[in-house]
Amino acid sequence: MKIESIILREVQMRLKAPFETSFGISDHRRIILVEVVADGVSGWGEVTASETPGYNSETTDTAWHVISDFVAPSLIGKTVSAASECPGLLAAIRGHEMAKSGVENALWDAEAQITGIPLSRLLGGTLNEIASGVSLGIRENPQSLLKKVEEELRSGYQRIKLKIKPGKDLEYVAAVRREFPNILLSVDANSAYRLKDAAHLRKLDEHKLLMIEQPLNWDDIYAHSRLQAQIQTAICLDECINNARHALTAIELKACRIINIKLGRVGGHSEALHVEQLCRTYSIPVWCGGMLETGIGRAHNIAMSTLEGFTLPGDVSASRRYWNEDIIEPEVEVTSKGTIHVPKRPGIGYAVRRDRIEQLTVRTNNWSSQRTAA
Ligand code: OSB
Ligand code: MG
Repeated sequence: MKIESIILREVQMRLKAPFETSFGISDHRRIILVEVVADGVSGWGEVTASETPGYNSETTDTAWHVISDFVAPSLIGKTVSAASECPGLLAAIRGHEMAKSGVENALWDAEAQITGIPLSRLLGGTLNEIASGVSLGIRENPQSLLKKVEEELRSGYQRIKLKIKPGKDLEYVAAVRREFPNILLSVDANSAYRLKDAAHLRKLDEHKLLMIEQPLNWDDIYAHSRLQAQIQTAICLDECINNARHALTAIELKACRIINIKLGRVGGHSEALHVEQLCRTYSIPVWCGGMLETGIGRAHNIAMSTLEGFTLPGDVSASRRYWNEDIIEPEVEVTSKGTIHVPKRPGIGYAVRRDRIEQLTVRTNNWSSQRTAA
């Protein structure tokens, strides 16, 4: 495959409702879409960086800079035999996994289209439908959270995850557990606690949670290993895991019993495959996390979730939960059983709505192999 052109677009989209996590409230998204043209075929990827450096250190603007000044110039005009060669070509760029992931994943979509197979199959996935769960932002009070949980369960979702932070935790979890004694329930703190809060976090044990996601510092695997030894609830690491080396460290240190794989956070499909394989070797269940993606990022998440190691419902939900109108066709839909059908068409398997993207675009940048050669 020859990488003939790379086109960056920043789109701005309003979320249907504000989404509150322990690090802030998001009501609109500034998202970088990446189009990579290889052998005449357009592949699409999405950069999952947030607007602020509250989840990890990347932002929409750092990703724009790193792709524009380093990633795109490293790839334009190159010929590769597979998208899996991408990380090798970008090895000199430290960190900035989300920036690299948006570009690498676009190349995976192009490769699957050129090969004429669904991206899920190119990755080695086998499932025809994946299990879907929801992530619920922090609410004003437990009553309004209960109403939301009930609504999502009625839609069929198989697992409910509650965002928590100090002061908005035990009371909320207890209320949901009392009302729904048997559902798969988990919580996500996005690094809002410290090791000295261990006794407080231990009070979650009685609620039979599937997991507590990333309770401690975003980059502190060691502290999580100390906490896991003091609580029964399984810790799931999200922010801490940027690659398979981090996953191995976490597993060996017993810092978690579950890992959330996000394509952006680990740098793209190639590294996600390594993390999945490692976790399978160690019998650590994995699931696919979400970053309030458009349909393009969602489609990549669906393809990855078809791999054998993804044994828990992910945060991959219907387009309509976040958007009035998505940028793919058809939109991602969830069945009454809480599953998503994996598309059978080549590539990501959804049509990209160029007209709508055009309307939403606020800036672009592009490279073509001719320009580099000149
Ligand atoms: O930690 O999983 C997270 C959204 C933004 C930043 C971090 C996280 C989340 C979510 C949303 O939980 C999951 C989704 O996209 O549905
Ligand atoms: Mg998380």
